[in-house]
Amino acid sequence: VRFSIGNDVPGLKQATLVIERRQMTGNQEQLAYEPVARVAMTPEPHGLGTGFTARHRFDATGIYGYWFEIETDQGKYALQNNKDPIYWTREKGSMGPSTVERLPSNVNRVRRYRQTIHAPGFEVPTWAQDVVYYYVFPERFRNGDKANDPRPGGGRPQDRYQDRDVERHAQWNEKPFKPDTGDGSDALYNNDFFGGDLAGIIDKLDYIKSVGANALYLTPVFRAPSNHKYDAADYKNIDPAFGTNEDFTRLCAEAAKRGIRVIPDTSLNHVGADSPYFNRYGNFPAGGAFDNGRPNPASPYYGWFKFKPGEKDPNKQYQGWVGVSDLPEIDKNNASFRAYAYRDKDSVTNLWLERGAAGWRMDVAPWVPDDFWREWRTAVKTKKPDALTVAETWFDSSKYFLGDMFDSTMNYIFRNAVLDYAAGKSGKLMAANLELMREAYPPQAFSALMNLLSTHDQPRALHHFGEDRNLTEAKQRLRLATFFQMTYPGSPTIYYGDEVGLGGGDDPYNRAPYPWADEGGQPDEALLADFKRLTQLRHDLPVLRHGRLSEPLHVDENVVVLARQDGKTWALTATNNSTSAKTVKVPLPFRADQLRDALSGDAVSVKDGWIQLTVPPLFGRVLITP
Ligand code: ARE
Ligand code: CA
Repeated sequence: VRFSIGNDVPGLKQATLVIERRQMTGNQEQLAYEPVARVAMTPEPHGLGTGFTARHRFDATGIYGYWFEIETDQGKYALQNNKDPIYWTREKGSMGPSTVERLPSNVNRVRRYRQTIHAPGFEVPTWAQDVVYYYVFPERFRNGDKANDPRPGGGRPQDRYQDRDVERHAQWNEKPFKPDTGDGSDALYNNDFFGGDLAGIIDKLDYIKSVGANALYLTPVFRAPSNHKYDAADYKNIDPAFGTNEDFTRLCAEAAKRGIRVIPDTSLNHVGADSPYFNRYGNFPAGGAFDNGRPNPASPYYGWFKFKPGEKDPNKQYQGWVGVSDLPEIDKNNASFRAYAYRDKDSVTNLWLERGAAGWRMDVAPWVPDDFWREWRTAVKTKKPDALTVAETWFDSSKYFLGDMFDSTMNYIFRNAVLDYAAGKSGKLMAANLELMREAYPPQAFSALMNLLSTHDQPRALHHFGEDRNLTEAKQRLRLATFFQMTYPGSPTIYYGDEVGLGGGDDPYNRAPYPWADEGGQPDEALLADFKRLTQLRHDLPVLRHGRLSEPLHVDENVVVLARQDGKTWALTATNNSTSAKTVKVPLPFRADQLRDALSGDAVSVKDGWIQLTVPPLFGRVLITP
């Protein structure tokens, strides 16, 4: 590394490069730094001021932070990053030059530059760069087969939980899906069932393709009592209310015909309490680890869990994920579980890849030990070398991208930054957070991130934008966020229904049924047409998918202009989160006499290497080299 500081630093004595290795501990990924090296820097005077250089060879993969300690006769200073660390991504981050500040007494407050040293052979399937995901919560997408709907007394022991709800929603969309009125009449509960299934998804593959998606991410589809199915009762079979294993194979095959890959989801961290593995309620034949609320050492699954003998309350005899007793947590070090999960030939991991999955999304990644994921990745890549591995994380995921765990993650850092910006917060804040991410992640992972706006765990984007206050404006903000998503590196991800104006706050409202017109719903066709235009734009311009992103060309409160380069082609992408048009002047990082607006086709003139650019309110522009 090399840096220089102005000649005006009084009494400059010595500069030291301080390198630390970052430790990540705990589910919420608290950060701590461990000293690695202090390298005295060599002064190297030049015209601009005093320069220093130093060399350090990293000999182990890991996440490193570095900064410069500057000693003067006035005391010690830190030359540090211009952005805050991202582990709480929401509020932090500023853009500006690196700063020299007095060394804080608590050295943890220094803002480190980041260096991720990944394994030399870290490869991420390149197809991920070309992906636009359609993200489906299957119980709520489309009821393609009324015969498999969950029914009162419908044969499955777990249906006893569903009776009340199934009666209320005996027919798909029988009642409009409305926010809770407070009097109970229209309330929606998070254990409601609507009958969505794999047949419905297959029926709508042409639709999914028409939206511009070429990958389909499905939240869990394996047998489980709940509607979300993270409480697995049988990892190796499709839930009967969703269809059959053949339906899954057919879904993958039909999807493949349309150039769509299917990515399933499961939790290898916990199972359902009401499952043959655990059998807390005795709904399955004896043989579970906790038959009828009593630990059963004779069970083949006994070793999968840790029981606390002596506790009277069944809820306290085992550990539920974050205390949720419906989700008994697995001991991930148990060899029998690891065999079942990924070591056996017909392991859960292998089985679904064999049945047609193109990869996996893995639930609650931070709750599972790293060495589990390392072995798991090897199993996945052995079975299917171009399979994609996606972690579910909410914070900085650098440690998963060292080459031995995951290729990608659900990108909540992107979501938080872009939603806040599109809702009106500073463009500088968004740019700082995204730049930190770009700096931290290896490029191959950075361009394969699952860049989402809405998810089944958070209020929908439209809700975030104030659907209750001003629906028209909220939809325009959604167009802006989608524009940003479609022009940024990574895999844009559309949560089913966002494209037709589906709103909704926290669970269960963010999981409302898709409003199909033939079922009395009212999809917003104009919004849908704009989504299609934006996905098309991405597919039409390789530079938006493969182009390298450099530092932002222009960032202010409202306007962010980014540059992408793919060989000789450049694209400038500009967005404006203000309700009025904004004009900015931007220097071009390349030579061109003229640029073309990719949406309108209009020519934009270049003057002395600068362009003057007017960005429409709550939207954006893409300018490309001819
Ligand atoms: C349901 C209700 C909750 C209720 C809970 C307990 O929705 O409101 O508190 O029951 O009774 C699945 C279902 C959920 C269900 C949950 C438990 O989909 O509906 O909750 O099971 O029964 C954290 C984790 C993240 C996790 C979310 C839910 O970090 O990994 O919490 N997401 C995955 C899946 C979920 C799934 C599970 C895990 C469990 O995507 O769908 O839940 O398998 C902050 C924190 C995040 C936190 C996030 C959301 O921003 O920083 O760490 O995510 O809020 O709470
Ligand atoms: Ca059905």
